[in-house]
Order: sequence, then C-alpha cells, then structure tokens
Amino acid sequence: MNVKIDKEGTIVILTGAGISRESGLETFRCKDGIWSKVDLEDVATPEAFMRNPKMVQDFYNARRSQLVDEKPQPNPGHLALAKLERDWPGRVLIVTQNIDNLHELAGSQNIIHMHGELLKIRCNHCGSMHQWEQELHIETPCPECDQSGGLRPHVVWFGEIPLQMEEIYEALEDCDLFMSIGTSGNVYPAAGFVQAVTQMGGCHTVELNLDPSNGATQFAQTLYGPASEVVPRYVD
Ligand code: BJW
Repeated sequence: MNVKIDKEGTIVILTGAGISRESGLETFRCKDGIWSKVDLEDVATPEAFMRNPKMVQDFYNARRSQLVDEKPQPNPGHLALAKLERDWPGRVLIVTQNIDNLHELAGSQNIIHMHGELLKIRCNHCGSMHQWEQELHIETPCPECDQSGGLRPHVVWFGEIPLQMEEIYEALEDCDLFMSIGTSGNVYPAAGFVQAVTQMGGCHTVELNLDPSNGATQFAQTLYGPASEVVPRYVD
C-alpha cells in the first residue's frame, strides 16, 4: 500500500464507470460515452419508465445482454482491489456506482451497489426481487405476484434514493482511507463523499482516475492514468 495508514484501519473505495472501461464497458460522460448516444432523460428517470417503458427496457436489455453474452472480465484494477480486501487486516468496503458484476467476478466480497445491479429486476407491484434471466418486456409477468407491467431493472435512476445509504455513511464515518476510482464526480450523493469524509477529519483521501474529476481539488492525493495501471500501482 502506497500510503501509510493504521493496519487495522477502514478503507472505503468508491468506484465508477471508469474502472470497468478497460473491461470493455462504456462510461457515461466520456466523449463516446453512453450519454453521448442516448438522452438520460429518456432512459434513466422514473418518469421515462412511466412514459415509455419499452424504450427503457430495451436500453437495459441491451446492456444486460452485453454482460451475459460478451462476459466482460475484471481487469487488473478490479483484481487489485479484491487482493487488497484479502490481504488487508482491517475492513475494506467497495461502494460501487456500477451496475455490472466485475467486482464480484474479481473476488471482492464486501460490496455495496449503490446504484443497483444489472442482473436483478424487481416488481413495482409486490416489491419482490429476482435474478434477471431473460429479456424484459412490458407484458412479462412477475414470477411472484404474476402481474405484468411492474417489472423494472433493479437500478437507481435520477430522482431515486441510492441504496444502502445508511450503511455507506456509517462506513464513511469510520473511514481512515477513502479512495475514489474512475468516477467523474458529477452525480450526487457519491460526488459528495470526499467532502463528507474530509469534514469528519482523520481520513486520507485519494483520487485515481484517467483525468481530474469535478471534485479533484478536494482530494489530498491524486494519481492519473488508466485504472488497470494506477490502481495496482497504488494498492500493491
Ligand atoms: C477512467 C478510465 C479508465 C475513463 N481508467 N478512469 C443539483 C445539485 C446536486 C444534486 C442534484 C442536483 N440536481 C439533482 C441532483 C441529484 C442527482 C444528481 O446528482 N444530479 C447531477 C447530475 C447534478 N442525483 C440523484 O438523483 C441521485 N439520487 C439522489 O440524489 O437522491 C436523493 C438522496 C440521496 C441520498 C440520501 C437521500 C436522498 C440518484 C443518482 C442515480 C444515478 N444513476 C445512474 C444510472 C444508474 C443505472 C445505469 O447504470 O444505467 O448512475 S446515472 C450514471 O452516472 C450512473 C453512474 O453510476 C453515475 C456516475 O457516473 P460515473 O461512474 O462517474 O461515470 P462517468 O462516465 O461520469 O465518469 C467516468 C470517469 O471515468 C471519468 O472521470 C473518466 O475520466 C474516467 N475514466 N476511462 C480510469 N480506463
């Protein structure tokens, strides 16, 4: 580990789309990113799902089938974080904004998917959650309550509350090292975590990214380059 913190210390790692870029998944806000091809207002809000569920389902069906059919693999960035969790005597928590499963495939165990998971669906009618195994269509009935029209991707859209926020803030309060990897710092509440840990005091903060994020000046330390290089270099 490149930085000296107490061996029993808690490490919280926020990850974003950039860590999965070299595994072949697109980011959102890079030049050729997802939001340069589709308007987020059309696919990433509850209003969009109400207005045009087919468009939203098609968007997520395509991204889900990319994960299932192309089977992107974790890159050295994900693998280095899994190794850190195995080797570190203290607590390591990954808080990912990503809905892919690459941290799991890399072997990380302690993961919070604050923006949901692409391989799960839930039912707006009965609240049940299911593995997402087939293309989702508006007429697909819920395996639990048998009603159709309510199944949606288990993801967090703009205007919805991210998942497990209480657990995340508890970990941030306890945090000795906060790492932010591959995120542009545009989307709250994740973009506010660095300020939160800084105000609480006693936590070292580091940004590892391809280029400076919106919040770059708030970090005590920064390291720029592709995640597959800078993450192993920092944590090994
Ligand atoms: C590399 C690399 C390589 C490239 N190696 N790096 C005004 C002010 C403040 C807030 C608000 C506001 N108006 C509205 C809000 C709130 C809103 C918000 O933040 N809006 C902003 C846009 C202004 N937020 C919300 O609505 C959230 N909910 C909320 O706030 O609820 C209230 C509440 C919170 C807490 C407690 C109680 C109440 C919900 C946000 C949901 C975001 N959803 C999405 C879609 C998820 C499903 C899906 O994937 O489709 O989440 S949007 C999208 O953005 C996705 C991502 O997780 C998220 C962040 O993107 P990320 O990961 O940062 O990707 P990019 O593309 O932006 O950046 C990639 C970075 O990687 C870049 O920096 C590259 O340089 C780098 N990179 N290649 C390393 N090889």
